[in-house]
Amino acid sequence: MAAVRPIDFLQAPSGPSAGTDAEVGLAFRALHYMVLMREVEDRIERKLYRQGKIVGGVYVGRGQEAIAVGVGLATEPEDVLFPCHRDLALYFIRGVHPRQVFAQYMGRVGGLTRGKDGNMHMGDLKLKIVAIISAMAASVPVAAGAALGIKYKGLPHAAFVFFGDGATSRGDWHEGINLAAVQKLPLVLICNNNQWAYSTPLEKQMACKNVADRGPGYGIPAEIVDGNDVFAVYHAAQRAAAHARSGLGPYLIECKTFRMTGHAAHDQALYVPKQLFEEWAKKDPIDRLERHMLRKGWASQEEIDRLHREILQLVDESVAWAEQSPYPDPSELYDNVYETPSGQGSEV
Ligand SMILES: Cc1ncc(C[n+]2csc(CCOP(=O)(O)OP(=O)(O)O)c2C)c(N)n1
Ligand SMILES: [Mg+2]
Repeated sequence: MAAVRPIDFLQAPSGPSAGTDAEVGLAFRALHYMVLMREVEDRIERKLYRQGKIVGGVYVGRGQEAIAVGVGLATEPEDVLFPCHRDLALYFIRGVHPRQVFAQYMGRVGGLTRGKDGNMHMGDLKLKIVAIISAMAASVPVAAGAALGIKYKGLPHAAFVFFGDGATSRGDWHEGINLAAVQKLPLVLICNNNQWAYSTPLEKQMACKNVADRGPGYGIPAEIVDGNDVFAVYHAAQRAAAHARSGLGPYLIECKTFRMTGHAAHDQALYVPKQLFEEWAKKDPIDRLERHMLRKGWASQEEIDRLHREILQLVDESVAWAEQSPYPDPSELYDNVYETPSGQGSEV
């Protein structure tokens, strides 16, 4: 299956106001993946779910796209990713096609779990994406294990694990980080601090001001970035990756953002003060990037409009493909559920 690559969007404009080719190329790639994530999730949450076509729950990362995209673009293909439920763009960056995502949500064989999950608990070990672990924070010790494997083999890679602010108050989070810190494992920890854990606001689930304040307690560096600024996230992720890969141990990045939706599609978030949505709408990461690109002369409005049009077309085609994908045959029920007893564990 062909991977989605934003080749068409990599044409850097020339002229006195243009940035370096690398900067402009990064901006276009980032915009492509952020818009793709937004449009795919909008289609799932606002249309397919309401049409009754989705078989499981729907959790989206609206307003948080700069985090998965900024970090994803700073990773290398051999780095192992442990996404959480608001990081869809990581899959696209690794080459998963949007049609696989729609098929996944509709429980069809074209999805990454071949119709065994109607939700986002998907991964692909060939792409070094470990499926989302539903119990929040439980992925941190598992990612520490992957980082231990990388270190043990002497490989120059890192494991990247993503989680929300609420997850940082669970025991697994602390134990996993402590182990990684003591062992100096190549682990990059990314917190999507969207300031809510379902209906619990940040100040009711932790007494320190920042998630990053927790890093020094484990002897690891931690930094806070504007999670709605894709460049800030990208550069922080590069710093973290360089630190982890050079044997210095884990690195924590807290990305401050806001959940511009309910916890899930069934939740209207009536407990979130309306004015917070209004304030954060002004900091929308996609609008911000587009304004930046226009101001710098890196893109014209026409090019940006074209990018949106092409992505919407891709979304339409992908939904149509997924709807043609069959439901799994009942005979597949037990396939790929347990490891075949060959003694050959899956390599991550
Ligand atoms: C251990 C555990 N408790 C509860 C849940 C149900 N649940 C799923 S996501 C979520 C909120 C998590 O909040 P946060 O970590 O801040 O992530 P966010 O949803 O805000 O991105 C909850 C309570 C779960 N999956 N795992
Ligand atoms: Mg949260």
